[in-house]
Amino acid sequence: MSASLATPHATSPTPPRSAAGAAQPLAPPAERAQVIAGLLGRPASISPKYFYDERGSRLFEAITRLPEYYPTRTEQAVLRRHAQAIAQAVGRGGVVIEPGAGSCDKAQVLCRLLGATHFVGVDISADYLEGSVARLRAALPGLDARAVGGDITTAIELPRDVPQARRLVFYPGSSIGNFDPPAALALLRQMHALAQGQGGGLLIGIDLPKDAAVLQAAYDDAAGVTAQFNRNILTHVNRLIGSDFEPAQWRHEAFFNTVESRIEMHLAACGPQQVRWPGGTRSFAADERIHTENSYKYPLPAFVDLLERAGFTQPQAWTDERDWYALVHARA
Ligand code: AVI
Repeated sequence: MSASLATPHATSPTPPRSAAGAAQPLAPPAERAQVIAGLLGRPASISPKYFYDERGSRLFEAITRLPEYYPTRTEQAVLRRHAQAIAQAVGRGGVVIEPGAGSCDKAQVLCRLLGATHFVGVDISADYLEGSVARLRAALPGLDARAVGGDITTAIELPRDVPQARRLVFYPGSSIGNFDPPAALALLRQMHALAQGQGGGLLIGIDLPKDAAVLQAAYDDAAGVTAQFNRNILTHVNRLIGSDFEPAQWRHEAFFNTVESRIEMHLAACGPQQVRWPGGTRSFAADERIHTENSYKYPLPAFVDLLERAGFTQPQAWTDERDWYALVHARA
């Protein structure tokens, strides 16, 4: 996911140094205040968007290749398995719009499958996206491919010459699960607005509920990559607000909350900690947690309900043979 959950690609420049040699906080005052408010909360929390500094984005890429982390490869399998049915439901040609497009790897597969005429990648990190879109153009020379900097959680404006008809919003990766249901609904409404026009729709990846042990392993892998990813958020926060978290003093915890149908990730203090930042401090008792992420696993009917509340119609879903993951298409 960057400043938008959907875009794990924001880079984080080296923080400037003060005369005394201490790192200056990088975040603008309003953002800094928000991060601090989260740290002072009871329980403390850090938004998962802060996972994705440069190192966090690389760690996330590594997570997608882990044997335990099934979503990425299962989504690819669903797309391969149902390619023709998906192409038929969506219709060939048209405009593919991908919020949080990042590397555009998935877009390339879909644009090729659909014979899309246009592609618009939207990402908070426009520089990173420009490079990805250039590679996409080279791979699919007939495709009119554009990069637009922006955050899908707020309204975005597409270039005026992007056709209004046949717009397909493509939101793979089950990133919708990182928003709590009201925020997910608001985001789906934004996507619905983006897909307005004749023949518009949405193709979205959803991680379905499954055996808790499978989920647990996917978010607490044996090699400890997810633990590094989780702890890295503290290093990023240190740069953003000038705090002095010691990541090694925090334990990665992940578990499935069956009531909320979500994986929760937390960092638990290995012992009593006092964290300081310019103008403030927070004490943590041993084992006290910072909540860093939720990853909702929607039963298909619950997700269809959300889609319909956002204004989408005629939902159609395709899954893998274990029913672990779904790609869902709906009309705007
Ligand atoms: C980006 N997002 C869909 C991932 C997920 O599965 O919720 C983020 C992640 N967190 C831990 N592992 C992967």
